[in-house]
Amino acid sequence: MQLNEILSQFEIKGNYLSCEPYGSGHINRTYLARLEENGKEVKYILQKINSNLFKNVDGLMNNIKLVTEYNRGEIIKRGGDPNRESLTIVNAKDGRSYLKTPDNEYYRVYIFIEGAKGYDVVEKPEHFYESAVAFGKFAQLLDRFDSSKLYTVLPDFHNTVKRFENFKKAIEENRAGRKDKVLKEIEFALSKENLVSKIVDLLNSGKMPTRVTHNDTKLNNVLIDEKTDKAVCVIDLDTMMPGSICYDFGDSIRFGCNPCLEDTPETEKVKFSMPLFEEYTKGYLSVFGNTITKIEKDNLAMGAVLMTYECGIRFLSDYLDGDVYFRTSRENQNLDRTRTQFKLVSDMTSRFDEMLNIVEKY
Ligand code: ADP
Ligand code: GN1
Ligand code: MG
Repeated sequence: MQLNEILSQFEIKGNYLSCEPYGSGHINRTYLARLEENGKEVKYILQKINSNLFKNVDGLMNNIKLVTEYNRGEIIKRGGDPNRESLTIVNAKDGRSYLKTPDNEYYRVYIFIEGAKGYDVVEKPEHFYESAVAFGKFAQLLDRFDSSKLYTVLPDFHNTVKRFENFKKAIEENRAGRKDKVLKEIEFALSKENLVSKIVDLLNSGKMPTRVTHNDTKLNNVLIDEKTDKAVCVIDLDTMMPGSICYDFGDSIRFGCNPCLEDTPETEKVKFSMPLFEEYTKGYLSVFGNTITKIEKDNLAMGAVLMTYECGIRFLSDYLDGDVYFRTSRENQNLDRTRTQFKLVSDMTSRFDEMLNIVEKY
């Protein structure tokens, strides 16, 4: 089906103008759709949901529907603009929150949030601070929400122990025949095995609380107001699931505390930024006050190391598998992504005490 035909199946008025690929997500396919309504241009986000990964689209979309409706209610109560501060699902004409095409493809539409942008690197430290506050508040929103209503979309998503097992399997299978090109990276990853169970064990033993979290807290999943530089909306709600705030905190650090793009081929320029770590920590902890437990606080820095390491072994596994999970647009992209993560892990582990001290300070 053509994109304009797909759009016509949703509750959208206006004449179709265009629909172009948009954003830099690795999982779904995102398009910016423009329509003309009463002489004015109206925009929507159209997404083809990755149904290879998300097997139960109905469960996934129900999660997003429940949380966004709850969020919108809270935004209205405090006098905010729900169409801007929350994702808003546009239903399909059959009343469902998504469309299933005759070829078994799945699409959804959101209202386009105007005047805001997602950043792939930190351009201003205050954006990073703002994203910390936004993700912190989003975690608190999920804490207030009755999480028993949510379906677990991708079990073991941040189970680093399982991710490590899958990584070892990818080495063994060597499906794309690329193993010999990455022996150094494999050696680095294997040398960190002692880290992998640090948070999983705490969660399993109940020492660390399991909370429903966002689980994909990179900077480009918060839209920042282009005029005021304030965070507007947390987006990309596909992975809301039971987890730990150490994962959410850690994934933001992984992505943001790096002056380069995640997939830079110039690994030598990748360097962990302690000032940005401090900026994010200050913002994140300002939201939680005394609602964060000691064990969570003590493990925020470990969360950063682990999320970066985990993402590194996921990229490397995908490289070994032949680039089948994360979208790539060039050869070696997953390898460059891997190298970025491992350089950050190595910087973080050698400056771990400084990270702990910063967390302690706030
Ligand atoms: P993925 O899961 O592939 O990362 P996202 O949901 O994060 O997909 O969307 C990809 C990009 O599209 C985002 O980084 C953001 O720039 C943009 N985007 C997504 N939803 C909206 C929206 N409602 N309004 C404006 N931009 C959006
Ligand atoms: C993917 O969808 P996107 O691009 O926001 C991935 C995350 C990774 C991230 C690495 C569902 O996020 O887990 O951390 O790439 N999402 C999924 O950039 O696997
Ligand atoms: Mg995204």
